[in-house]
Amino acid sequence: MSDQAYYITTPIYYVNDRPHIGHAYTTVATDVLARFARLRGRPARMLTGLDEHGLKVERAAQKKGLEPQAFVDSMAAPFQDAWTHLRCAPDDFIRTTEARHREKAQALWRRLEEAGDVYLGEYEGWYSVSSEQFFTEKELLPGNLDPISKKPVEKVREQSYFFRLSQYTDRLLAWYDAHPGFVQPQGRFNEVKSFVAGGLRDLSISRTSFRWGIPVPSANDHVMYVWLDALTNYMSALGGPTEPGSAPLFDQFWGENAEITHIVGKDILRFHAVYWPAFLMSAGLPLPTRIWAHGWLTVDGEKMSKSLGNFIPPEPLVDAFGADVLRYYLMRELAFGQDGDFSHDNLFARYQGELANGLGNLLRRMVASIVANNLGGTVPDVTSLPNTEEENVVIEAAQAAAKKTAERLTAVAPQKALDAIWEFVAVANRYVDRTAPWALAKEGNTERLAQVAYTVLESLRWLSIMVWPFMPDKSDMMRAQLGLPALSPAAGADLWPAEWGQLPAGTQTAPGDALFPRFDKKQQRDIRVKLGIDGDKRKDDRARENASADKSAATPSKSTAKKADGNAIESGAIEFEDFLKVDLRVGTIQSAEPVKKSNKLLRLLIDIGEPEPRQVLAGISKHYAPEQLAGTQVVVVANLKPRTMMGLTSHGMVLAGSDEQAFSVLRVEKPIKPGTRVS
Ligand code: ME8
Repeated sequence: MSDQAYYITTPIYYVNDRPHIGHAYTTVATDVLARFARLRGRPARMLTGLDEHGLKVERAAQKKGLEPQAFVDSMAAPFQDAWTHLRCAPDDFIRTTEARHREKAQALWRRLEEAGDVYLGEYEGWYSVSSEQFFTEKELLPGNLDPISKKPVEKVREQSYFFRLSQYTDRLLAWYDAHPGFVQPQGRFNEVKSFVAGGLRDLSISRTSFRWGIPVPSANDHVMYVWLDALTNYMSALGGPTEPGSAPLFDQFWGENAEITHIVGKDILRFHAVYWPAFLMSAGLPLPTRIWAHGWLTVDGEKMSKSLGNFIPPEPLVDAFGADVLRYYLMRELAFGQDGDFSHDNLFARYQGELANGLGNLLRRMVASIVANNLGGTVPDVTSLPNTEEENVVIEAAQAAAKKTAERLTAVAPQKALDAIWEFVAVANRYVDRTAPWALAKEGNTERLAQVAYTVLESLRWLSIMVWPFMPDKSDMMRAQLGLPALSPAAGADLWPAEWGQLPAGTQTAPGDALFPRFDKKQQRDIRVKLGIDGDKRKDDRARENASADKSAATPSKSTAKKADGNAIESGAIEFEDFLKVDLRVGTIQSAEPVKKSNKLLRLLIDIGEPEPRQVLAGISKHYAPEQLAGTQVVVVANLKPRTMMGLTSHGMVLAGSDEQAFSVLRVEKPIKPGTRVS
């Protein structure tokens, strides 16, 4: 456990518009990382807030017919409420129109002046209001468009103060060399380095043609450039810049010994990785430890914008799914640092597959069923029972998951952390399938049943801790059902799971509501209607919805089969990386048998190069006799979330196709090593 102070920030968002899921993505990621640090017992502080000055905001106020201050005041609550609804728990919320900020932005200005880095000149060039940024003629897109926002730029000619950024080229490059992890991901760091190595021009840091900003201390007819004003928020919220000893928060969280992480979108990396460090060097202040630029979220493959009608605010999604589900989805869908797509279909599919069928099912079948019905609802005492190889697999998987999750969150890889947690969920579910506690109960094998129950309950305890940074409410719910108190992190106490067997025997469990209640088709449709994603606008939605609900099934559903008909092939090309997300493997079917009481399902054990064959359920018994399949090679979707049917869990899907005449499982033409990737 580290006692190093941990300070993590989001960008402060412009208040020209209401928050959407892009802002939510950044804020949730930051909150997850802050919660993880708190869980580890670190003194941690998270900051978010609002960027309320500048031309963009001033014009948005004018459009609404409001004075800028009245307008920004009206916009603060929607942001604060959005973060509260999303269970983000910042320690502070800064607004740049607050006096505490204004004073400190002016203090920073004075420091730059004292360092001799500010001079008066005249700026002539192009300004983009949408990015609040100057551009050279060369940088513009044809038609005088801002290369970032693609919006028109304006010609500006006015008196302006300049910051001697050109003097910092070498110092910045030296800093980058000495701090190889300063900007993440590495590819973006390389872009920053080559931008700086190309030589920097002095930066215009004041404006005289409008008034909505912080006055320059020595020249009240100038207002500070909105980015210089805005970047200072990271310090002003701590009471700095100031002399050591006068602001305890600043000393603690902006001292040389603090770990300072700015989480930003890739769109604003240059401001954070070039201008901000140069200002800090000039002011003689410590630099942040790292700047993490995450990727861009599109919606159904398109850029989010009001004109396209795909601007998604977080609240309706929170109302429909709950905060934790949206938090989980956002963190699971995008590899941090890479672009990714938001789609309602994927949200439904992940909800049903990974949450309801994965984690929710594990909790439900153990607490509400096995333990409640056979063990009087009490955690059994298994201290005298030696673990078998089956328990050892689970314990090792728990330890590996806790280790990997911690490492990945420390390395700011929330998606990979969730991968590690869900690998463990799959191991635990598989353990339940293999050990079949229902059968043990029937046989009256109470010792073995107790051992299986304890192993799963303890797994759930570990999971309740690992999911806490992502899903704090669901963690509380899980713990309440396990008979445990909610986690309450405190500096100095590392709560991360470390030792197996800490769930006390005799604890009274308390089965409750399903962690993730399954939605039937009608409920899904109702949610879609509520979210405004049904109807003429997206006619093919219903087909997709059916497909998504069935995605985790082991066979092509009727709807997916239909999709292959005629011209119903999905329009819209996917990226190669998207295709690579589907892990297709060659598998050798070792055995096939009908599933009892099912007239559709076959239970297949398939070798895909793993230590143990996979159990896959396929709805093909009408088309194939078991003996036609055993020994043959097929293609398996290996990274599909597990799905439970008829009390058995399917860990993959066998590719097959059908038309009106025939149903055909795809076979491998020549024998090939099981586990070989298909692409
Ligand atoms: O740039 N995908 O504010 P802003 C992912 N005020 N993240 C997104 C996103 C999307 N589609 N859309 C927005 C500003 N974001 C300045 C910042 S900081 C000193 C000043 C997130 O309201 C992402 O973090 O335009 C991006 O960097 C930020 O919102 C931009 O917010």
